[in-house]
Amino acid sequence: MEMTMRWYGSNHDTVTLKQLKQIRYVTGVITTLYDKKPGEVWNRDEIHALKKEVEEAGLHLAGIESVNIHDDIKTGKGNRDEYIANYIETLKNLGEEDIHLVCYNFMPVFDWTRTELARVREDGSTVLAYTQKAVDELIPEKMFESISSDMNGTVMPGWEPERMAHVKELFDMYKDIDDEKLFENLKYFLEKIMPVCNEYDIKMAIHPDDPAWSVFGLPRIIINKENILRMMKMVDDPHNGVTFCAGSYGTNLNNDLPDMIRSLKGRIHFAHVRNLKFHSPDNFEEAAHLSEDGNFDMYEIVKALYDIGFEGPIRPDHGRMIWDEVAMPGYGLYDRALGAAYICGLWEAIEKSDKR
Ligand code: DNO
Repeated sequence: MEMTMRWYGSNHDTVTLKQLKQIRYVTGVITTLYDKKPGEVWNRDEIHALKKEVEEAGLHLAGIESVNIHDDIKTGKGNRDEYIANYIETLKNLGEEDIHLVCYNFMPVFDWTRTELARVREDGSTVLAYTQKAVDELIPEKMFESISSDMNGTVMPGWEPERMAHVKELFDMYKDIDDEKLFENLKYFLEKIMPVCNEYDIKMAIHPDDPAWSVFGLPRIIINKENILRMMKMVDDPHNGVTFCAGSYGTNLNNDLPDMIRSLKGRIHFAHVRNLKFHSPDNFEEAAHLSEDGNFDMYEIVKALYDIGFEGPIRPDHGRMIWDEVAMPGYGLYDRALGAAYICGLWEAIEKSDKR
């Protein structure tokens, strides 16, 4: 595995590449052209400049999170073929810049959803949290309003104000889309892009839906073992792979995370590792990475990745906000750095006991 950190680019992130480089455990960066709208082509020179910036800081550009998918592709409407052609062009340009991993999601309207961005824990740290009750009491149009004041002046992925301004229209687009239709549209998209992924060896890594169930009545399909294996078989090409996000699949306590990892051998191209603390099955908060602080056995998760011979980039996922840091919720420097150190420690111990 390669330990990485997500970085939103110098115009958007509160964390610098220099700081990331000083986390001794981290060698790679997962980044994006954050200002690109879904459907836009990423030009080669823009990609080149981004890569150069990362490399000049002494880090490796390990992959892109995310190249977002236009809603016309997800709904199979309007200009989907044009947007797919643009996506192919972007993949080609990434491949030519020697970038071989692309994380994306196929969630309708919202990316990941949390109902609180700064729940205060006993020790005064703050964390992202979710309660189904809060979602049930809110109309979707109000979702952005209700959390935007806690974003610490940052723009959170999937929660861009200009996107949220059209949330009602977005919902209308999905009126007649159910799970089956969404699967069909995903298949159509993947079949079109696989040739370019094969040509440039680009590993596509779908991110699960978070939380792993339907919110606001929208269809959500990347939620459990059955569905993810269905997707792998539906387009049975190793370039059609997954981002194994422990914190997202783990929102559903019925998902057996180590078992899911083992069943996806060869298809996990990227891993997000974090822990959740549940107060009830639909009321949880994001914990420290340490097993003891949440409900997941992090040793078993990392061990499963080790056992399947996982070689891709891994990153600590959302961190708590600690030591008075002000940053994008979930994406501060300090607690993610602690997470990286912890995961590296687990990995080293597992590897050494295996080789002994
Ligand atoms: C949240 C992230 C997601 C993820 C996208 C992938 O912190 O894990 O926003 O990047 O769903 O496209």
